[in-house]
Amino acid sequence: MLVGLAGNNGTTVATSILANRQKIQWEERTGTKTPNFLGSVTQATTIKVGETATGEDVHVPFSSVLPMVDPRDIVVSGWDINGANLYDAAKRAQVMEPDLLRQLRPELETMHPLPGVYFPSFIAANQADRADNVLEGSVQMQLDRVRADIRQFKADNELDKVVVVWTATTEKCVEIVEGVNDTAANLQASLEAGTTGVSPSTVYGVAAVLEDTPFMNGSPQNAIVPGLAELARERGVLLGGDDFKSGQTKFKSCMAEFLVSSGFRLGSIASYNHLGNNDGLNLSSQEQFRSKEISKSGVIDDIIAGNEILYPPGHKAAGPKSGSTKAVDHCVVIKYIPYVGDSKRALDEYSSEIFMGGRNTISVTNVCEDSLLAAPIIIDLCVLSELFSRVEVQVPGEGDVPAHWEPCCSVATPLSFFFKAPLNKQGGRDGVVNALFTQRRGLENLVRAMSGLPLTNDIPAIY
Ligand code: NAI
Ligand code: DG6
Repeated sequence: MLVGLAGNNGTTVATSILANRQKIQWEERTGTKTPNFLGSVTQATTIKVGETATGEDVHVPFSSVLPMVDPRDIVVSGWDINGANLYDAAKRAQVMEPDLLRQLRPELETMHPLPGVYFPSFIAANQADRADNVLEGSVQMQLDRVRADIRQFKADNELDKVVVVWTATTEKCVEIVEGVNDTAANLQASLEAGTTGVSPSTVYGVAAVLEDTPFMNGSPQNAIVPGLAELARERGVLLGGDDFKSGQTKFKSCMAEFLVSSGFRLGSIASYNHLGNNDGLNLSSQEQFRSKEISKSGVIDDIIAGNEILYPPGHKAAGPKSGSTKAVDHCVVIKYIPYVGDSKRALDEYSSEIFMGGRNTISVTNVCEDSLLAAPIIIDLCVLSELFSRVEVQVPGEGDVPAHWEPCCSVATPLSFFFKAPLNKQGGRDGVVNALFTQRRGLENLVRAMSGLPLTNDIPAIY
């Protein structure tokens, strides 16, 4: 169930799953296209499982190593504060090709988002016109309604598992306030009292957890407040977040890893992008931009922290008197340019210090449909959160407590690959791994360990 079903990501996920399930082909100027899952780790990547007798590598699909859901079997529903049916919403998004939408039209027209939780002050004022499908009543009543929606959807479709993914409009971040959202009990009391400091994204998160349903936060705001993390821990429910890592940030973490692991002192990243979809419109408002600025800025922290030769404690990018406040001068800019629609432009400049005082500057431009990068990530998060919510870990006994089985992780650190600002085990943002290939290896090794395969070993052949 997607929160933000009628948005660009929501409609892209819904239409792509239908197209893949029904094997629908469509015409474009360049020829006939067939549906696929490119950009999905579970559906389009492989794992090396060994070697043949003659030393050739053997790779198998990632999805074949453990029993995982086939995305073609996923039933999509969800909420949106905008009531457009999914055909009109997908046309508005201008992401999927008209010939594909024409073929899916009869089905998409029957799909209507459920009314959403709308507290206007959390998203940009420019979103108000969209809000024509909203829940009424107290916060507690809205929470109960979202919980009932989850139960109803599960029963109507005879589903084994529901996963809730927030892919709705970016909200402003909330303050963590003692007595309001700091503990599970306080958070639930605040919801009952209708306290204003709780965001809609947290309401959906609480509803999901109370229905024992994994909740993934695809936007940058701190939906997973400490009270929600505690509630999920108590109930053994999986959480994941924050903010899908789709294009520019994925590349940035690879580039930073490349430079620092080569021994170059990365000194600045000037990171600019513009886009013209509704996400861009919302982010043109300062408070919502600030949420995104924070999640986009932290992605090199662990790479820098791991090399005290290049970055000794207290190191500032351009020296102590320069005005640099950080080890790397890192600036993130987002501009709204309606003309380019969902086709996001990202321009980055990376400047580093190399051998004997030299400078190395690399500029990168990326143009891509934003939602076509995000949708396969959402599909992976559904597949993998369903998988991890079935995994238990045996905890050794200690003192009076006997050995017992526990859910494998209540905050899904193995899913860090998919998030710009991954959460640690407690639901905070400290001490996390951002480096993309380290995250990928971590996920793969966990899957290998669970299936009894040896962990990856890249030691070169030396004899
Ligand atoms: P969008 O603006 O097209 O869709 C968001 C949808 O959420 C809208 O239809 C809106 O009506 C709905 N909505 C807003 N508040 C809601 C609420 N409280 N309950 C239910 N529905 C609500 O945006 P898009 O492009 O689909 O992106 C969605 C989110 O994903 C944004 O927060 C964006 O920052 C985030 N994201 C997108 C990435 C991408 O590559 N497309 C990557 C990383 C994050
Ligand atoms: C502009 O930055 C809009 C954002 O929603 C991004 O497009 C989105 O977060 C994807 O960002 P990235 O850095 O992973 O490509």
